[in-house]
Amino acid sequence: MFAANAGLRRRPLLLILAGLLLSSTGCSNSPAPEDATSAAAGLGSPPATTGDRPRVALVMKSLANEFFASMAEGATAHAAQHVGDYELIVNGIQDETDLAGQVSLVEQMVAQQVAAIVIAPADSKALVPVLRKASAAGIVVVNIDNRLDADVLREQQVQIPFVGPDNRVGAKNVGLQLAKSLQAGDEIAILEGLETSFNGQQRKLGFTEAAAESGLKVVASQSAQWEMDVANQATAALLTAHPGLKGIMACNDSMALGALAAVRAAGRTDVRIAGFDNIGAVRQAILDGQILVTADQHGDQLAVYGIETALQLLDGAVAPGDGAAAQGTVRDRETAVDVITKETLSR
Ligand code: ALL
Repeated sequence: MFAANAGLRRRPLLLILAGLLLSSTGCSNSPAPEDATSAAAGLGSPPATTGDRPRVALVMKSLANEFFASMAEGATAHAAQHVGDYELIVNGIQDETDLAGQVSLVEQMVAQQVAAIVIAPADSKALVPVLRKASAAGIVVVNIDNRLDADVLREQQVQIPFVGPDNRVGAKNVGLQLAKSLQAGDEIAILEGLETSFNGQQRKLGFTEAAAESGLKVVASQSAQWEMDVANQATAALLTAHPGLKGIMACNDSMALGALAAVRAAGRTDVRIAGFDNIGAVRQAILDGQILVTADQHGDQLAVYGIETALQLLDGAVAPGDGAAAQGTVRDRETAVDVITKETLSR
């Protein structure tokens, strides 16, 4: 099915989610799933439009992460409601570090001659060259979730609008909330995302600022690659190395869950944990008093906003802008990020 990646251990996953997801929307007059989305594999090289509908490819990161499953769900529901306007193709990779897999997915979408690619890049620099190729092929490209590196975009002379939240502010607010349950001087550790992702770097900065403002001591800050099992092992080691540890700020919820499992296995009840994403399992852990706080970055709407931007660009009335955009260009779009605690969940 994926000739280009046949030799890879981790193969990209191309989903036909529509049937599953549409049935969960409970919308009785939803169109047949295949009207709303389609998988690209095996289609040969169809035109950028189906009839007069443009084909929009959503390229996500790890579909093993509930954050992206809910992003796919939101996009699929939107496509079902706008079935006359565009056709959605849903793609993702199997784990957070499969950069080659994501590059290959973009190449497949270029070969399929889709009209637009809406992408949450797994790496802020490594995806730029292939997206430049897509753009040069006349495909509209919109960057969501994790911002592409501004310098690399400038060097490669490509303009790609960004749709997503301010991760630094979001993380700082989460960190300040965690700090309220700790004392000045308490030791905390930060679990970072992939070091090459801009949003991971921004969250780390936000957490660091919150710790500094609250007088917390950051005794360790290390990458757990966005992954639950890596975070689990890292936390177990941190608890041994720093027996006085009182808090863990994790740059996403998968890592917060991995940290929670390690904290429980160590029999520690005095370590407060913060995450970022507001996935279902973490909402439950917050309600149960096991995780203290997370950030809701409205993952289910992020792709929808990106798709809306792509459709605007396809309309031709506007051109891609660079944030300081002139009239008639698409500006970057900052989306909401909210602090989620037991109190906000109980409202
Ligand atoms: C970020 C997303 C989510 C996700 C993480 C790992 O780009 O915003 O926080 O959990 O990647 O895929």
